[in-house]
Amino acid sequence: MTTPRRLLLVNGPNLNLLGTREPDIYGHETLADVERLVADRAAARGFEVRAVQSNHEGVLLDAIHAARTECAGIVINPGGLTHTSVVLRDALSGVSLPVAEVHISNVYEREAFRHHSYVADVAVIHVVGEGVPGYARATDALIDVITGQADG
Ligand code: CA2
Repeated sequence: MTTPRRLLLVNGPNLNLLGTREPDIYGHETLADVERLVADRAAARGFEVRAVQSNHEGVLLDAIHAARTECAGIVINPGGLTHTSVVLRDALSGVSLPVAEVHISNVYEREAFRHHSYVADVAVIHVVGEGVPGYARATDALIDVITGQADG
């Protein structure tokens, strides 16, 4: 089977609020800006993007499961589920696709409960605290892994 030239972009709970509140932490860009940025960066490398954002964990799990056969990798900002969700971690681990974990803010400089990620050790790429542009860097790095262009 050939690898699909498609990525899944997942944004977790509350990320639909991007650009509407807390600009000091998350900036002024909206979720639509994030999805466009990732789609454009992926398109420049010949990949399309399926984007999902949900405030419901099961919706995210279903999208991740569908990606198993339909996508080549996953870019994910799990939002607060990063710090709480074993089931999200199990879903990512279960589909055996390369995963890029993105956080807009620097979680390591925030409250202690944000310092642990259940997703971190199932992800091959980690981009933390680079704002929305971090999604573009994560997308490029993930495509490097998929196409065998990663360092090391
Ligand atoms: O820095 C990130 O990207 C986070 O994943 C964002 C999560 C937070 O729980 C993580 O610790 C770090 C929160 C997403 C909520 O996003 C909002 C955006 C604008 C206004 C309110 C919430």
